[in-house]
Amino acid sequence: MLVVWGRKNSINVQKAMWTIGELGLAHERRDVGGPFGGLDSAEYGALNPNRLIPTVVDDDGTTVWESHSVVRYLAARYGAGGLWPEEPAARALADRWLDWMQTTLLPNLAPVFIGLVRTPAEKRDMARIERGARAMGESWRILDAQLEGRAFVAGDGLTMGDIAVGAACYRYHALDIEGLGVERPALPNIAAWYARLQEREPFRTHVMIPLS
Ligand SMILES: N[C@@H](CCC(=O)N[C@@H](CS)C(=O)NCC(=O)O)C(=O)O
Repeated sequence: MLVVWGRKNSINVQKAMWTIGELGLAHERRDVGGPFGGLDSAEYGALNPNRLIPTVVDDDGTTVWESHSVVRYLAARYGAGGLWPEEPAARALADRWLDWMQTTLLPNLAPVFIGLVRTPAEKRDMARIERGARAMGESWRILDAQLEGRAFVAGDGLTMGDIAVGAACYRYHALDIEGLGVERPALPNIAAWYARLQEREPFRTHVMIPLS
């Protein structure tokens, strides 16, 4: 059976789990990382020398780490024509949003999330958190424009391109941006898309859990 290593409150694990849920794959998730520890073990190091989560080990022993590589692998192997668009140009339209999340959105989402959720109030770098919240709002405008006239980021159906930005979108909504005195930009297309994601059981189950 496919095994996912990683605690369920990690956004990177959530991307893998949401993908697995969409594909309906039998799996087992093993709690490691954060308070569970286990990343320093020789067994885990042999699976993932980065000692980070997630790591996915498929039925045949194929071992994949880096959350977006995991999403791509699962989509390609089990979701061809669906999560994994087969035509190269169509696939590129989905694929780019995985990279965009990592390179454009995450550098601003991470300090806001870590700052507000995982850092005690007295130790927070509020200037950095506020800067991240403002910059993240501007980034969301780019995705909002992409979603004009589209149900999902690459067209009419959910693809791998929705997974990373969708998981980030939940966090953006769950974080207290207003409490920072930062205004959220109007994002009508993202609002409609986010409502569509919330209709999906795997998104609700694996992504929409309390931030911790
Ligand atoms: N670029 C990697 C980053 C992996 C990463 O930083 N994972 C975090 C959790 S989100 C981690 O392993 N933290 C250590 C821990 O949980 O103990 C990916 O996308 O998979």
